[in-house]
Amino acid sequence: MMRSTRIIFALPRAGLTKELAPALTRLQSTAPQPSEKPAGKERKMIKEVRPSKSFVINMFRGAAVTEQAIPYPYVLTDEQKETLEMLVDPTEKFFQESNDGLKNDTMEMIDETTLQGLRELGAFGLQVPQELGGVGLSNTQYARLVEIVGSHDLGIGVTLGAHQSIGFKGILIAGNPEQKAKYLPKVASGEHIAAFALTEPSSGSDAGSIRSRAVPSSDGSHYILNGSKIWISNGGLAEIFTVFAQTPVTDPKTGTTKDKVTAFIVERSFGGLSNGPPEKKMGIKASNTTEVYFEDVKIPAENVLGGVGNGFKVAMEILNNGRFGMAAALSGTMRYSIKKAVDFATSRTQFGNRIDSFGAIQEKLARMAMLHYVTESMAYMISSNMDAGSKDYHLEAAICKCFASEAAWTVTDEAIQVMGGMGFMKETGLERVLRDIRIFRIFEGTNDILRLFVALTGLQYAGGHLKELQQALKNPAANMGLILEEGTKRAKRAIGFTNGGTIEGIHPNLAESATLLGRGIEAFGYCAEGLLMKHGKNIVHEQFLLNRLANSAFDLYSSLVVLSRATRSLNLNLPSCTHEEKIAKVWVNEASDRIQLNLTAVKSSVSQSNFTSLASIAKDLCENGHIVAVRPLGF
Ligand code: MYA
Repeated sequence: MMRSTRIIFALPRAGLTKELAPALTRLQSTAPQPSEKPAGKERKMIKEVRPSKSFVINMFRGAAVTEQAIPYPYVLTDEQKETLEMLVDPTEKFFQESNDGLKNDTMEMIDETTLQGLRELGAFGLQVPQELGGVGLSNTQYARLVEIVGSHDLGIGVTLGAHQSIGFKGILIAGNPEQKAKYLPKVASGEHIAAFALTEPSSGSDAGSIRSRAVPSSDGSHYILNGSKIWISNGGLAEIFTVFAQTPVTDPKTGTTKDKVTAFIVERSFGGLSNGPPEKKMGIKASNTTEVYFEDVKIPAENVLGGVGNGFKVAMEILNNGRFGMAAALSGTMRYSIKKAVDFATSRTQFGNRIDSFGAIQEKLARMAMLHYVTESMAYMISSNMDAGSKDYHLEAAICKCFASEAAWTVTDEAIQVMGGMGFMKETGLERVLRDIRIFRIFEGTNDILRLFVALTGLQYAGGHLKELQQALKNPAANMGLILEEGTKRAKRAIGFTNGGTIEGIHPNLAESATLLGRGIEAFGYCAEGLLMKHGKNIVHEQFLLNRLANSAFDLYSSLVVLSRATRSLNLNLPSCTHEEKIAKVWVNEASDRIQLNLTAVKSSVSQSNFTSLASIAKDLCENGHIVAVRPLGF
């Protein structure tokens, strides 16, 4: 479990507006229970608030910062577009003609011919610079190719993703020039396969609690690594591993030594590294997943990646950096599932009519199209933001990973439902996809953990702004702008008047939706502030509330993304613009209803009482070890 007490909201006391003062006192006075003291490092509370361009993080203080989202970003140069167009056809052709996803799934492996075909396509080094032997693609170009992989074979997708999206991504983003020159050419060509080794038997979501340990030699020339990892994708195939281990780190100021996570580049050839047999899994069977063991592995000191003690951050950055790829792959998967459902619905006749004429089927197809549209729009918005050099995309990337994995599940499940008995048959090709997709809600950060990550990071930012306001009030003359802005906001709220906060830059056809979104952001900001005031730092324990806050954040971000994309299509008069306009309107209307429900639940005493009961029902089960209710028959 996440050691949530690391995130503490400790704001200093001081007089503020009438509204804020009691809240700040509460924030200050709510001391953590002794038993809740974190075992390890404590996340520093309110950091100086670095201005962020992230739409999502700013929403938590009720602000609509749309710079990264409107206009919908398009970052490909003509040359990049041309290169991409040249790559799309052969990739599609390879998957249609040379790869057999069903065979890979049945064999539970990818055969050497297929691997060689992928090497020849350049598929192992899509984002490695050309001078180091890769294809040198941008994130956006990568996303488009990964879509193709996702629409054909997620087993291969995970093999390629574990290799380049996380396996050697650390070398790409945190490696020094020597490490890049040494390792990237061979991983880019696919001669060496890479893997990312973080998870351990006792450390899943709580990534900071890993126990593998690397101890430096007395002369500092190398480290000796011992420990083990589980569920490592490519664990049995890889030659190069990015491994995370505890290392002793001495604080130069205090002289005390503490264990901190460090990332290492580990070669199988160092010796002492071995792996278990391939795991038997529910899906993505073609990908290789094993345990990996380290027994006195001697790692040269120059193979520390990103600096001693910085491994946790390196791991998070790698994961943040790769998450859009999952959304891109899964939008490809959704395209595949939707095509199957549409083909069936338009050719199947029942009760004398084609089944696509029935409302029940129409609603399913329309909802599938909407989920796909949102996912695809998010994936390309984030890849474009990253390509434009953004550093503020982490929450957006977490949302898109969760959204995509849940959307792909619903879409494929509904495609099977549209097809009825035919959808259930293996030969139709959806049962493998459903099995393959299930893991996407679990790996690369479970959706549950990522929801908490989004909510808590956003609240921490909002808390930081409250503190800034408090500081500003100590010297009002020098901070008049900030004080007036906040004062006006609060005064309007006090008399129940808001400006409706519409979002600028949205096409006039979507003006009502933009207003709904603006109001939603405002309500969300108030709700976040209310939670901080009510719960202070103890908000970290309120997961029922945090989940609802995160779900509202998902709805707000998805609304922004579709409004922006549909606006672009309308402005360019693209052939699909009217279709997209319909999707955007329905999406925002329904998202707005869900936001209201979720934000109301956060504040309502009835919901609070339900949450208490739900927690108690779960406790009953766990104490009883099973179902508690006596069977209707009594035995
Ligand atoms: S690999 C295994 C994946 N495992 C995980 O994702 C682990 C999930 N856990 C976590 O992410 C963290 O432990 C959490 C933090 C979030 C729970 N970005 O005290 P803290 C900073 C930047 O809150 P914790 C797999 O599945 C934070 O601000 N920074 O930490 C492969 C703080 O900084 P400071 C972050 O309570 C599957 C510090 O860290 C982030 O321990 C194969 C400590 O924070 C962040 N995200 O919990 C996939 N989080 O100290 C194949 C925290 O400065 C790919 N921080 O305040 C398939 C792809 C398919 C497509 C490709 C086809 C080609």
